Amino acid sequence: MDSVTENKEATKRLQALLAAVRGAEEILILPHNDPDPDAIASALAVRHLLSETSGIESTIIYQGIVGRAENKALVRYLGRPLRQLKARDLAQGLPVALVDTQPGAGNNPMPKDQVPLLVFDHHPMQEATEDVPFADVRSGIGATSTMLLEYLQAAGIEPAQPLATALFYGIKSDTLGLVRGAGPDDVDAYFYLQRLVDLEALVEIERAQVPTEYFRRLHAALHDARCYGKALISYLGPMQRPDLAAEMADLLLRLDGVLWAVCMGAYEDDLVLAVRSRHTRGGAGHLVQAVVGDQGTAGGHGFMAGGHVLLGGRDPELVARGLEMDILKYLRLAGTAPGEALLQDDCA
Ligand SMILES: [Mn+2]
Repeated sequence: MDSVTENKEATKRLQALLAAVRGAEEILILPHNDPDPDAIASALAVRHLLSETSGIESTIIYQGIVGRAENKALVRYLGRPLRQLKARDLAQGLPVALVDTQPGAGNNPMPKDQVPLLVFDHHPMQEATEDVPFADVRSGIGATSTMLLEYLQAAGIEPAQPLATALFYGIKSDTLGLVRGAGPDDVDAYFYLQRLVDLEALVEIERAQVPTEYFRRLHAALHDARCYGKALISYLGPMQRPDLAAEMADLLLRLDGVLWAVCMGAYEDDLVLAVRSRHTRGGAGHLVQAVVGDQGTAGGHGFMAGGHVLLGGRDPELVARGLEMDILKYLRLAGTAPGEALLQDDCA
């Protein structure tokens, strides 16, 4: 598509958005649970866009925690623009914008009987999104931040340094520096933002120091990791924050020859699963949905996905071992080769 046609489409989308929010005075912006940099940056961009174009005030609220040291550093740098959801927030009946997630995705606090007014997302389309007055879902895009930058540009707004830095980091982290699921739109957005970025702040964010718990879970993840051919599976034990499983899965996927990394850990009454895939066809989202089934919630893209299984008081390790068998069956690796401990044999 040439840039003139692209600009026309962006303008059309912006006009449709402005029509959808006409008359609204206040909007709640909800990124997905345990928001990542792409969700945080996109939420901030929606807030800025609505305020600049329509004078609408909005509040960014999230469920879960901002866990990763890098994400905490980003939120600190941005002056803490978001707060945790309180029970009464969604009971007020204010219009809601879902960002980097959709109704029915299972990773946001939107009640099933409420329809958001706006949705911006790059995950696969959910059925419930069809009822949303304004929904922009483009699963071919690497980051929601890329989509939001396009709205800002269509509205003639150049993001100030903190927002530009957040959007840049959102694209960079969601696409692993433009190598995972990134398309030409992400590349354009990345290089547009690059000249606006606060480089010193970005270095501080990306090299944020981590607490002892990080190394303890890393030790547990390495100690438990078992290789089954092209799959690596590990149970981390109890975690102080739910996104440690994802952090460890990212790391384990780097092992030579591995196409699948699955990390599981217990957090409160949930068993948290993180799945990473290097398979050319992705498949992480399908895998986690297939093994979690109706035992909890699951979602994600082809290359990264996650889920929660409700423990209901069960022993998390036993549940994790059961899921491990289901994962191996799903990947047709059950019974092919016994798992080899990562730290004892040269697996893969
Ligand atoms: Mn995203």
